[in-house]
Amino acid sequence: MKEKKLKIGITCYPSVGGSGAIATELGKMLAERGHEIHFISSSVPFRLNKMNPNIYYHQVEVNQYSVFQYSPYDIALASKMAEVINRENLDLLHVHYAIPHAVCAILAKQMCNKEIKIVTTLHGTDITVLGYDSSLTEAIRFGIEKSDAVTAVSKSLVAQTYDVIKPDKPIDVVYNFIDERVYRLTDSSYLRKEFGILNEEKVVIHVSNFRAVKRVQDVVKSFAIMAESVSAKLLLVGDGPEMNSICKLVNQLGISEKVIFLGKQDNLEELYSLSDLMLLLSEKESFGLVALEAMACGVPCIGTNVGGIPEVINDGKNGYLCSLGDIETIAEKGASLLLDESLHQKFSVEAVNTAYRNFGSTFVVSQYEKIYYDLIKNG
Ligand code: GMT
Repeated sequence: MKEKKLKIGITCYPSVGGSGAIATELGKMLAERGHEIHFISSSVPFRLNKMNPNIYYHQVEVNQYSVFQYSPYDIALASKMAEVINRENLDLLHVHYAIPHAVCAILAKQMCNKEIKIVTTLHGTDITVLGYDSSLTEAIRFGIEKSDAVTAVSKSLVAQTYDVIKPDKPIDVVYNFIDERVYRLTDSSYLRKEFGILNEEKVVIHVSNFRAVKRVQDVVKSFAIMAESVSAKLLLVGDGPEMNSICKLVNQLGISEKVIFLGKQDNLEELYSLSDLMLLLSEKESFGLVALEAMACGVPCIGTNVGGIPEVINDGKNGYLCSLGDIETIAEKGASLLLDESLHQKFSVEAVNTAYRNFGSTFVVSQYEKIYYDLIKNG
């Protein structure tokens, strides 16, 4: 029997970030499968760039009344969720990030008194950073336990959630995924000239929100060592609180000629397609979506052996895993990979295989669909 198409509300942080990217890609793919998708967020999610008649967007407006010391975003979100549940007759809400989204969804359910199902996906920092803040632990546990289903983006994140939050609730692993139509090797060689990258130069890339947890200084330091033996340029993509100190470090190390700061960028597949190596050297990373997207474009990655990164990078097969802060080893492995054409080609092919085989969109989106239908069937 054909399953009925669902009406699904999706809430995420809409600005640049892996959780917002995955929530939006998921919504787009579900819409292509015929489901009706209602994004409920404070602004249009940044990857919602394609028109689809099954996708709707509902903006959360936060009242700035002067009596409020803090604007009541959470209440406004719950209220908007309740309004959309009632008006659009939603079957379920899928919220990304426990705080405050799961808690808001539970509140919205109570406000509209409907048997709507709530699915919460944990992405990482909601547990690995906020989970350690005792002012939020109870709220995170409440959001998890009162959701109808909870997923996390890696086995490591599931383990950490039980360790830190200790919820009495099963948590399923549903890995992040790639849109194979976008993340593939494309011809972006024209960019080399525009960026002033010489033909013989290798390209190393790092993409992040430049928060301290990303350890961008380790990226720059290991690149500087690598660049002593390999002719290469470093593309730094993204922006954030560490940017100033990173610019200073690049100058101090005397490598400003070799480093290209690109700021926030769309169409990352074009930048990956001209890259030879990605560095993701974070101290916390529940998954590492940027590594996966780069791998899908044929870029081997060196990552730190932390969080969910080892679930994406297979050491010695499609990239390397190194200890946090071990810039000497990172530089040595990076340089040897960049200098060995045939090893690089082998890693590159394996990176694409891993991305497509283990993190393909069809499989992952079907996993989410199954969770939705199981909940709805079980009333
Ligand atoms: O990494 C960030 O700072 C952004 C953060 C987010 O909430 O968007 O990313 C988290 O979710 C991504 C999507 O699931 C994961 O790929 C990232 O590994 C995870 N970040 C951390 O765990 C630090």
